[in-house]
Amino acid sequence: KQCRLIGVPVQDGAGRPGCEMGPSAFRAAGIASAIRDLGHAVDDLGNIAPRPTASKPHGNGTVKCLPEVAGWTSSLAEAAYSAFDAEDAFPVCLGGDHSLAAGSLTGLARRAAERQREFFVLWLDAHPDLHTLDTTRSGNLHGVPMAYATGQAGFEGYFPPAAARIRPENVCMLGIRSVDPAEQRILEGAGITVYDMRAIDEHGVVPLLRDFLARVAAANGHLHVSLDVDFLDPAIAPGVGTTVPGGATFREAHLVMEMLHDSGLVGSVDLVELNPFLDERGRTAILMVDLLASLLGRRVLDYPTRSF
Ligand code: DIR
Ligand code: MN
Ligand code: MN
Ligand code: MN
Repeated sequence: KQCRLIGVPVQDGAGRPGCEMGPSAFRAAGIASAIRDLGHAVDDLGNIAPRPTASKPHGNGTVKCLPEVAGWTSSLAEAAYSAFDAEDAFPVCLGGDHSLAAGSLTGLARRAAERQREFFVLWLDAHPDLHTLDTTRSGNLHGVPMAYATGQAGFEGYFPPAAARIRPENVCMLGIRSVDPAEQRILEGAGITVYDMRAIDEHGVVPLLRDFLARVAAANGHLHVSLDVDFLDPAIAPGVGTTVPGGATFREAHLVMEMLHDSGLVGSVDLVELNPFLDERGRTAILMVDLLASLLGRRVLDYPTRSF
């Protein structure tokens, strides 16, 4: 694969500062060499900057940093589209808070649509991030990218027109354990597949993910993985502004990544919400890099072990 690292030091979508240091922390944790050691090429495109973007002031008064996040969305949609310039190009967006998914999802989906590839998203997060500008209570725009990318109403004139739209039926959320009432209502009608932590407790990640991967494979789709640090249990991943107890364990998370690798379906990734200011000596950054390495083929044993 040709991995293209895109640094997106946005923190205006999160409730507290620190995510702007995320791309630097991923680099310090050795992300480029970890990928190279697996035999892939790495091109670090550096950090992007937000593009000044016209955005109306929003009437409800709670939405924070709307013009700034609109600017990041516009510039990342373009950068992700450009980085995904070949079938074997593998864009990796280094956040930055999760508002960046508004740009990554729509920019990458635009390229997939040009290639007539169906676009699928695996959303690994404690939260569905499905608020609209009208429903958000915190006003933090890292809570809205999935609503924007799936074409929910109310973003017109505030966010840039979406470069492409994600079909909700093509989205699978895993690890969910914090849903606001308004998000619950949107989820009920949207057609998104949602596996909360209880589903993982009862069944384990294997059958849940296997079903979704089979759907992606049947459509010969492109699979994008959006990994929010808070998918992980705070005990192993403290470096995030919105910790929620009861998250994925170390092995659950690695098993997801190993299954994704074996599927051969993943073509792009977001690593988001890493807040190095809250981290403990880089351990969350290192864990996120190790998870990406599992997704890209790192394994314990180099021979097949599936036949016992
Ligand atoms: C909450 C928390 N639903 C909000 N969201 C996120 O602020 O809208 N936390 N994304 O990470
Ligand atoms: Mn998120
Ligand atoms: Mn989250
Ligand atoms: Mn978040």
